[in-house]
Amino acid sequence: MTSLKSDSGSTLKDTSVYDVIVVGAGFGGMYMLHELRKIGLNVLVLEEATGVGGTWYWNRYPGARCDVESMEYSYSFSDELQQEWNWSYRFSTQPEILEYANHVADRFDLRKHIKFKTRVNSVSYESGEKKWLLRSTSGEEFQGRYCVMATGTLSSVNEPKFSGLDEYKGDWYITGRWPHDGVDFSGKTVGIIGTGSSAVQAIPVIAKQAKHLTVFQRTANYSIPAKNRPLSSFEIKDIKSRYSDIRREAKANRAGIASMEPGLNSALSVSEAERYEEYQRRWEEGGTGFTAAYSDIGTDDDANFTAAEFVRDKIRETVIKTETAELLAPTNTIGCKRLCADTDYYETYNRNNVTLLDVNTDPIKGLVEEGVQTENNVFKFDIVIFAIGFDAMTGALLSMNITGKEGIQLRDIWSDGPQSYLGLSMAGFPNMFTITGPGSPSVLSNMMTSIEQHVEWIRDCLHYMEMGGYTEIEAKALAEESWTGHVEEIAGNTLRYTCNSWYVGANIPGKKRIFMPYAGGIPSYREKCDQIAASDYEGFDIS
Ligand code: FAD
Ligand code: N01
Repeated sequence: MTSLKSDSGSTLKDTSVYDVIVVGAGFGGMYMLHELRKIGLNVLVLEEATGVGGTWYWNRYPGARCDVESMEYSYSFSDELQQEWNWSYRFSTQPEILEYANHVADRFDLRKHIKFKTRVNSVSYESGEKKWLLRSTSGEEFQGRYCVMATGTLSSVNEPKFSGLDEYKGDWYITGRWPHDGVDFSGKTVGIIGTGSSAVQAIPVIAKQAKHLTVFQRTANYSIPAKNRPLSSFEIKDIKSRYSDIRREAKANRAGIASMEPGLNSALSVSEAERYEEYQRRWEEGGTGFTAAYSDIGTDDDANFTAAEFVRDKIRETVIKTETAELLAPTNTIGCKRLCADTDYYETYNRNNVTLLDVNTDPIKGLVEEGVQTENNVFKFDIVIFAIGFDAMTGALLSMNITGKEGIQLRDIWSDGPQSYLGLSMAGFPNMFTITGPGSPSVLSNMMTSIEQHVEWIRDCLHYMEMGGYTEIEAKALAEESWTGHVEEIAGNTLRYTCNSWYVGANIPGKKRIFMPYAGGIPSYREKCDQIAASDYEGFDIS
């Protein structure tokens, strides 16, 4: 890496013009770096954190782990890597996933190309010179012919905007920005706001340690037992012996998960007894594959109701206090919000030291010196946790103030919701690519499968550019418009549109309601991307 030189005393300028600047050193950015080096490009990765791992670097809250099985939630690009690495659990813990990310960085010698502690906050295209200029919050400047945004879909946290946060005398934490040295809950009264996937994982663990835990719920979420367990050496050996088949099956699966086992029949085409048996089998198997039991759970209200009612009954069976069980039983369609996978989530509400509150009947007014003030009460807490999610899919990109050709701002272009060609590229922003951007399967899939597909597509595209002596590639506005319309149309055929999820940006006040990921599944998406590449990048202007 070229050292930064002082430019007119105030700006630190890296004088090199890199072939590619990648922003983000999570799984997306790390693999992008690896593949671009393989085709001989000079790459610099800029990363805000002090280490690699992205999601797994930041989300260190108690109980954090993946919910796609670890043997599949891992890179497939190197057989040596997948053969040498041993996962401990069916769904491994955050520390182990972070250790894996570090292992990958060391094994493939990635660190020397990554500049840590560098948050990019300005990105602009210099049309004359055909290069991207990136600036960091500390005033450093970097230049690259291409720019790849590997900034993550769930990386920009939904900052708590509750009034009185400054007055609150206790400690408070955000799940997605958890302190590295952990938090000791022993003997503490704790309040947690939110009941999404992060909270569902954290609540059972915190409840075991804290003196008392109060959960503030706005919308009840469906959660399926993860049935997590240590992986036996026999299982690991067996999977490793079949790894190439498993990875091939993952690529052919809608969600990018070989073990997903999609049901092909309508839930309404079988008898009630048969349906119950299938739901029960999947419940016992554990994990989010539950909603794949029948082909129409995601598209038909009546089919969806059968799965939703099964889970509601399980909640009622598990939670002893009727009032609490009813509060925990979700009323929206199952799978509309991201399904959760848990270890003892509902059981935790049977503990004497856990209280569930409904913020719809007693809304949170804000924080006060002692804790959380609702309309009717003041709850005293030593610790408050905000498990309120992310400004998903667009937050990280928009926070970088990206300016494209002729001074156009991504923020303006996306004011009515994100527009992108394939979730990979935006009209007006030449030579820029996004990994798992809005308009791609991304968060509706095993992200590892999607990341690898995007990285390999971008690598091949840049190879094509270099080999052809081309210098600029840009999505055509018409192609982008047509793809964005297609994404919307596909989503409109599903029930995912029917609730206030982060998929539609409803968790962020003022965010335009639009379904952001592509719901058509990985195989059809991959086919489309491959076809575009094979036809000399149809839908792109190349010069
Ligand atoms: P990230 O891991 O988010 O990395 C993005 C990186 O970019 C970060 O390191 C960030 O610091 C950096 N960055 C962002 N903006 C800037 C900037 N302006 N300047 C410099 N650096 C910047 N997906 C699954 O498929 N299965 C799972 O089981 C699963 N579990 C999850 C659990 C949690 C708690 C969360 C939050 C998400 C989970 N996900 C899961 C989604 C997860 O985000 C992806 O699987 C994957 O880790 C994303 O990798 P990434 O590299 O694309 O993005
Ligand atoms: O965030 P969320 P998350 N007052 O947005 C509530 C991945 N992930 O961090 O539903 C009160 O899901 C909000 O309420 P409502 C996964 O993709 C995976 O938990 O908007 N409450 C909701 O209950 C996941 O989907 C894992 O009504 C407020 C919660 O906060 C994504 O990351 C683990 C509020 C936020 O839930 C995000 O999950 C963790 C307010 N003002 C994360 N604002 C795995 O297991 C928000 N809420 C793999």
